Amino acid sequence: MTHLTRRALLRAAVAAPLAGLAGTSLIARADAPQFVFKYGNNLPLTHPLNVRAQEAANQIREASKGRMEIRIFPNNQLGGDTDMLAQVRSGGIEMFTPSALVVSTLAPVAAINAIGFAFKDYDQVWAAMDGKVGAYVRAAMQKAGLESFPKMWDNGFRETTTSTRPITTAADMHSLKIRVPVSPLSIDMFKGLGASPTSLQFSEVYSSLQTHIVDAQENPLPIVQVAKLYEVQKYCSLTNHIWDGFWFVLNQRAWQRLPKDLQSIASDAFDQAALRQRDDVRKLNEAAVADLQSKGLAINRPAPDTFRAALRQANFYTEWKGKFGDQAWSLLESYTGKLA
Ligand code: X2X
Repeated sequence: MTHLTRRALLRAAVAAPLAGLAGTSLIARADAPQFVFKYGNNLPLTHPLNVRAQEAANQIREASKGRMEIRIFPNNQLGGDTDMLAQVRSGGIEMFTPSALVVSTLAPVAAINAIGFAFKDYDQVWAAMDGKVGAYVRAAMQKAGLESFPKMWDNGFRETTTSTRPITTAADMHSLKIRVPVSPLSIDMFKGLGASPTSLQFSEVYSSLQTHIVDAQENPLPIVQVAKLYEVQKYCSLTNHIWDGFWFVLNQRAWQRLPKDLQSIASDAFDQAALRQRDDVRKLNEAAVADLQSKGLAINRPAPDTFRAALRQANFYTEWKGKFGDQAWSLLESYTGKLA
């Protein structure tokens, strides 16, 4: 964005008369940033994603000597996920951090990390996403018009909360009215488990649980904490059914207009912040069970086998292998072991 920012214009307008320049046209202040990137996301300010993104923004301002500014709009201020995804493609905003589940509405293969029960642990997750699976997904996003930074940010392993009953086996999913993100894979997976899933933007989750439009939702524990979902849920079942992360995506034209030195300053700052954010989420997860129990959630740890069996029986794995294609699927399996 090489233009006078609105704030710079306002500042110039205010400064002009004082400087004895009344009557001259508006002048940009020398310290106004040349490049302003608006970054929207769907999470509360307290989530590590926002804390570490702000650090990256500060680092970029300093390293670029004020030439580049990142303005963060957290908590769905600029709209829900589907809106922000449209805006980052059109250039209404320059950056967005959608979950891989949500990116898949544009680049279908982006949902591959969310295949049910694919990853055993974080070692497998980061090997795959910092390695060949991530590279494959980034190439697909680029074809769909989105640039991205190399490092994915952590959302976490998704767990299931309900207001009605704990989930102990797949049978407890039967007809459960559960909210899932706007993502075909989530819908298909929960249908395969026997539930009645509905896609809603994250911005709608709290109120739809509160008013019982849905009885359940599924998200990593740090999200249950920062979005205060424990206020409107009773049970939390550690199903660990999907590992989910956020891609830092950028408008292609805005990225290409950025001089090479600023590209590398921004990319380095966000990738370094990503590593710290992953560490934050790991620590939050370690303390989350005790914290959520103290806030009144009843927590249980179901074994994964009945869920896996239900998905196999529903042909979930073979169907999604077909959708993602043999090449992507074998890349995933090179990290996770055989899935289908
Ligand atoms: O919408 C969700 O559930 C969240 C916050 O995990 C995502 O962004 C996918």
